[in-house]
Amino acid sequence: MLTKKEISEIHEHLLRAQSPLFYFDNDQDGLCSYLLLRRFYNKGNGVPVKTSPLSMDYFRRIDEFYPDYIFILDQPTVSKEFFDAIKEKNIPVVWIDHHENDKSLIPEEIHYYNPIYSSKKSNEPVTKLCYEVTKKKEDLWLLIAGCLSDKFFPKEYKEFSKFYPDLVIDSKDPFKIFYDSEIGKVSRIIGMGLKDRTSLVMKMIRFLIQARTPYEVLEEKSETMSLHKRFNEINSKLLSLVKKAKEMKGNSKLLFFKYSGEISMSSDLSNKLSYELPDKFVVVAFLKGARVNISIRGENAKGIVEKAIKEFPLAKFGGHRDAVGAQMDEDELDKFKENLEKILD
Ligand SMILES: [Mn+2]
Repeated sequence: MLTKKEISEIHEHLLRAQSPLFYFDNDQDGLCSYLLLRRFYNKGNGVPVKTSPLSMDYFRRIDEFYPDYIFILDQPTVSKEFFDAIKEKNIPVVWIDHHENDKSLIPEEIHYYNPIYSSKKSNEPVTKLCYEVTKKKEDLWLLIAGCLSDKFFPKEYKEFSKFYPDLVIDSKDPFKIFYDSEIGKVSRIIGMGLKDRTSLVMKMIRFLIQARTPYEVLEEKSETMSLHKRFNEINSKLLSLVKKAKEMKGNSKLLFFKYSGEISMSSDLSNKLSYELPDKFVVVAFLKGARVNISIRGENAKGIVEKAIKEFPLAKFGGHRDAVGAQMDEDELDKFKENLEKILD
């Protein structure tokens, strides 16, 4: 958890900002973090960031919005060029994250908040950290939705259950709630919504900024029609890929599954597979072009991937202890699999 002092510093930054620009990670945790802050302080614009590091590709949004403050939410890495360019414009930056980072690379002028480095060392999703700042009861549903997909059970679930008994199940397992309850469905819907065309993503975000209850997301009406259509489409693709992956699961500890198609859904796929097959070490690779996006789930995934990936100098990886994302060249994939098998044996 962040300390009281850290929480109140973030609050002060948000009060001082007149027109903040929020760069948030393109998933539920990033989006719900933004929504909590945007709905509480009633100001600013949000930009979902689809690539890591957050780089100069996103710098033009600053000339578009003229922010007086920049907030970076749930984004694990930011390029040096990006920070240098902001420094030149003299805009203060507040970065709230929960990934392990090389702190020596963060410029000293950045206001950096991360529970991993806080005196109360922990690893809550950024949504939870933002909720500590706003503590707005009407937004409990966004807190829950943002935490579940990061496999985190927030203690506020109990309180939320009192308000919305029909949207919850009796469980403390975040993934069980994510897959089997209606509030979990809210989280899954907005996660899939982020994978849509930019104009529809923006439409969804505008809708979520003003939505009063989670029912508005679950109801099919004119504002949510495109969102539901997208969800049904991607969700059925996801389910058929899960089925396919489970058919080839075999006896080894490693479940190594490759797929291709229009949309990358590696993290959704690896999450669901690791939930349904908890004894497996799950690796999902999305084949598109020469570079492959890989999602890995399993006990100590980070340490294991670090070993298995060492020999590929251009390969990258990052994430959390049991959930890792990686990129490498397609022709390295077979060797990577072999390395993993050896380590897991
Ligand atoms: Mn994230």
